[in-house]
Amino acid sequence: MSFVTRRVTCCFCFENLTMSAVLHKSGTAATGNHAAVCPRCGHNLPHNIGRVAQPVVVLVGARSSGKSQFLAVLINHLREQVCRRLNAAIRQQSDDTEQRYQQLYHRPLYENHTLLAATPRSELPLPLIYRLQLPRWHWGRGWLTRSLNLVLFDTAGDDWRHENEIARYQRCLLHASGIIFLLDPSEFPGLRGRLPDAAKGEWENPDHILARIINLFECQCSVKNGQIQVPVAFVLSKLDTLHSLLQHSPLLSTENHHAGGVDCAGIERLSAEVKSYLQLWKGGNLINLAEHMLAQHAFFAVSSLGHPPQGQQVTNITPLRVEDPLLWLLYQWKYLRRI
Ligand SMILES: Nc1nc2c(ncn2[C@@H]2O[C@H](COP(=O)(O)OP(=O)(O)O)[C@@H](O)[C@H]2O)c(=O)[nH]1
Ligand SMILES: [Mg+2]
Ligand SMILES: [Zn+2]
Repeated sequence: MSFVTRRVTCCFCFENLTMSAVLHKSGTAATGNHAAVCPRCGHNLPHNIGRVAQPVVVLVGARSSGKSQFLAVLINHLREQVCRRLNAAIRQQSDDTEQRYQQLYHRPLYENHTLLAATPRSELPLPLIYRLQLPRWHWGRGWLTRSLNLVLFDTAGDDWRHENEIARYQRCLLHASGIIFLLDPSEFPGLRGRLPDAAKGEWENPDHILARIINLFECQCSVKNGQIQVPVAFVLSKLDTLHSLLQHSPLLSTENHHAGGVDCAGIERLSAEVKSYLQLWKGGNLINLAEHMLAQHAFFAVSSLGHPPQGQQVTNITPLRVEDPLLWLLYQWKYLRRI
C-alpha cells in the first residue's frame, strides 16, 4: 500500500481517513513541507501520523477521584525522572499540547501551588499528545530507538455518572489502547467511614462506572471471547490519605524501580495486595467484574501529590508510583521489556 492510501485515525475525532485526505501543503514551495490536518474536525494532526503508532489512553473515574492531578504529575515526573531511568525521552507533539498542559495543569499546580479546578465537560475533549522515544534492543545492532505518539485524554468525572453521558466518550473509548481508571479510596464502603473528612470525595460506585463502560463496549460489539481486550489499569489514588490505615504495608513504603524496563514482578505483587485491600473494603464486585470481563487488568496504588493538600494549597509535590500504570501499559503494548 502506498503512503497516501494508508489509512490513519484522527486522534481528536477518531475519523478514519486516508493519508492523502489529511496531507496539506504548507510552508514554502521550496521546502515542500506538509502539514497534516483532519478534514472532519480541523485539528492539526501529528506531523508523523501514519508513520508511528499512536496509542490512546483514556483517564476514567468518578468526579474528584484524582484524574487531573494524576495527569499533571505524571507528565512532570516522566520528564523529570522516569524517562532518564528508562533511557527514554519525552516531548510534546506540538505547541498546542504544551500550552494546554502549562495552562491547565503545570502552572496552577507547580507554579501557583494550588489544586487544579474540576475538569469542565466538553463535547469533544482535547487530548495531550506526547512523542515518546523508547529504547529497543536489537541483536547485532545494539540499542535502537522506537517512537510513538502517546495520546492522553483527561475526562470530566460527572460524565461517568450516566450511560447517556458516557456516550460522548464512545469513540474515544472504542479507539483506546489503554484505560487508566482512578479509584478514590472513599468510594469504597468499607473505608469511607474511616477516612478523615478532607479525604472524602463525591461518592460514586466504581463498579457502576465499570459496568457502564462494559455495556458500551458490548453495545458496540467490541468484545472478543466475552471480554474487553483493552488493558485497564485500576489506580487507587490518594494513597497518602491511608497512611494511618496501612502502616505495616509495603504498599506505602516501597517504590518499584523501573530501571531500563518494567518491574513486572513488583507490579504483580502490588496488584495482588491492592486487590486484597479492596476486597476488605467491600470493593469485591469491582474485582469480580474486572476478572470476568477484562482480558488484561492490574491494580495500582499511587499518591500524585505525596501528601494531603492544605486547603487549596499544594507544596512540595512528592509523587509515589504515578508512573507504574503507564509503564505497565507500555509493557502490555510491547514497547517496554520486563526486567
Ligand atoms: N491527599 C491527596 N489528595 C488528592 C490527591 N490527588 C487529588 N487529591 C484531591 O482530590 C481532589 C480531586 O482531584 P482531581 O485531580 O481534580 O480529580 P478529578 O475530578 O478526578 O480530575 C483534589 O482537589 C484534591 O483535593 C493526592 O495525591 N493526595
Ligand atoms: Mg479533573
Ligand atoms: Zn478529526
